[in-house]
Amino acid sequence: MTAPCRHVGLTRWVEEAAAMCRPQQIYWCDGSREEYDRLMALMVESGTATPLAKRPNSFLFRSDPSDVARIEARTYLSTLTPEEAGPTNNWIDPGELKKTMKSLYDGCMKGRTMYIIPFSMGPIGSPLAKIGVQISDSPYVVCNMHLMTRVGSRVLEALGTEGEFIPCLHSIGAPLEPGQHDVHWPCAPIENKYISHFPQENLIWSYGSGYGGNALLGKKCLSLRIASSIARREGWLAEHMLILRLISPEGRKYHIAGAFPSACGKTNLAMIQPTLPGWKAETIGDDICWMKIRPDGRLHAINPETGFFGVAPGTSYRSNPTAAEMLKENAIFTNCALTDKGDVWWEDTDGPVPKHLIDWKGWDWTPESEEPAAHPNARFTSHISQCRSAAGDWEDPEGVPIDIFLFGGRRSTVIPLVFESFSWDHGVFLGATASSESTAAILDKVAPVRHDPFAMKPFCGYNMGDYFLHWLETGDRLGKNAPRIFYVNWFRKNDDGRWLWPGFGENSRVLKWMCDRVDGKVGARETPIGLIPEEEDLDLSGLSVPPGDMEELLKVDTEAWKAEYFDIEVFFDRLGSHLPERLDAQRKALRERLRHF
Ligand code: GTP
Ligand code: SPV
Ligand code: MN
Repeated sequence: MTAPCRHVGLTRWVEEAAAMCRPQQIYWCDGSREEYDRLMALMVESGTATPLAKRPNSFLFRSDPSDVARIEARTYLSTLTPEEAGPTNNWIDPGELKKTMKSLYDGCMKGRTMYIIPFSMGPIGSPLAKIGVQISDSPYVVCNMHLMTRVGSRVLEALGTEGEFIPCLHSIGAPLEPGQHDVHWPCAPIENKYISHFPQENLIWSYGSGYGGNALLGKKCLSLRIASSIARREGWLAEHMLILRLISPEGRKYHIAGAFPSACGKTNLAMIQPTLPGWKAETIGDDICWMKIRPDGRLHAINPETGFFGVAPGTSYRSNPTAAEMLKENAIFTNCALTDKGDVWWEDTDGPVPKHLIDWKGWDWTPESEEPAAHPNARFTSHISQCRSAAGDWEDPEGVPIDIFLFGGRRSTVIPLVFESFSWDHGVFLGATASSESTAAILDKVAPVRHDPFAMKPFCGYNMGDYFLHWLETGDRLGKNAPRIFYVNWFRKNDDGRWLWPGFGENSRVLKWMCDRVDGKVGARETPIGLIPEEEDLDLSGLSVPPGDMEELLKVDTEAWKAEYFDIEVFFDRLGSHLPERLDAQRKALRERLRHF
């Protein structure tokens, strides 16, 4: 197929990639509905996709058991020097990494189609948007990109003959020899998987995986790792955050951006249905947030994506009715279980547990089975137009002005339900010292609790210490317009493993306290770690929390915090001379406050 584009640089890059990967054919994606339907039909025919009788235009995919999540140990930030990548990233010299990967790419698309996917992160043509072109040999990737980004001919038009684009080369790494039988989810063995970023060239090379953030390169690779390094140079922020608009009964709008690590509640909070009477919420984004200081002096946020790639297990009409409703049609499901009636199923969803299922590996499953029926990182893909809580203006290229930042993680002990920072610097310290228990969103075995600063540990495209400095300096530029910063933890448990806080829609009670703080309407108690609400400052009307639970949720255990403090010290030490002095001052101030408490 001849290239429908007259962009010399793009045409040349595609020709070079084709010469290296040697696909059977090249196909330029136009982004049309017809194209989506055709590729889905092709995958149904080959047995890769299962159409769902119970959900119109929806399909189930089962990945290879070795390819179920992001793989941080195989994700590389290939800056010119290791120092630029910093101690929280994996580094390989760019020359060496390219040499290794070129030998893997050599002939890697034999027997397959090379899809050229022009896409835009952010509204096409908007000054905030970035154009990428992904080359991929996975039709599953093409269909997911259709839902998650703006794909196709309109993007090529915006690119013109010499527009700037970010090249994203992707192969599943499974060439097909003539006559060779294909498997349902081809991919390369773990030791050959590479998710590589070359920030100095704005270049992404991914090999060997077809799953999620490893393969949908507009998401974590472009919109976070590469974008954060561009954002630092250009003076803006690219963050792993949800964007939510909360509307009070009086009609006052508050815009909240929240960074929680993978599988720690962004999608759920972005789609919150407040339980407090009169409060409403609108979704703007659930995973990625690009922010710039606008002429009004405030920080404005856009969601560069167009869809959700969300965690399926735990999603139900009780926990997230908006998502449950959204997934009734036009969705892609990956690694969920299949019911006998042709529906998808996962743990902690609605209704009784079925007597029989086909599990995510394709085997028979009954309630007696020891393994979960859906993979814990099973996901749905859905376009934002399917989401009833999507804000009418979610695509506004001006973005929304942020009032409140949330940081947090999943911690069953120690960290209170909510606290506010004393200042911007202290807020940056809270973001920088955020930690979380590990989840199924990454394949790697990591420590039970790890530091995940700003929920960006896996996604920061440069030295983490310099990233902290960028946040401090952004606060200096914002001055009195800087958003207020809070830390939350929805995941506290008691000794029996029961959730102490009901979470989900009830989180609106905590958000309301924050809005009242912004408006100066409510007090807070000063503690060594920050400003905590008194129980009576939280609107708990109509909620029955067992006696003692609220006290536990709002308690600061000084002894436990001293242990937290030592972990922070060890983590900060790793950043060496890149740790900004102002954060070290925050560390010392915390130590003093804990000592005198
Ligand atoms: P990524 O897509 O990996 O970035 O994850 P995310 O941050 O969007 O997390 P998501 O909202 O998908 O939630 C992950 C898991 O946490 C799901 O199983 C949810 O049911 C659960 N969860 C979300 N919010 C809450 C909450 O308030 N309380 C409790 N107990 N669980 C929650
Ligand atoms: C995450 O892990 O934070 C995700 C899923 O949002 S993935 O797109 O696979 O990175
Ligand atoms: Mn995420």
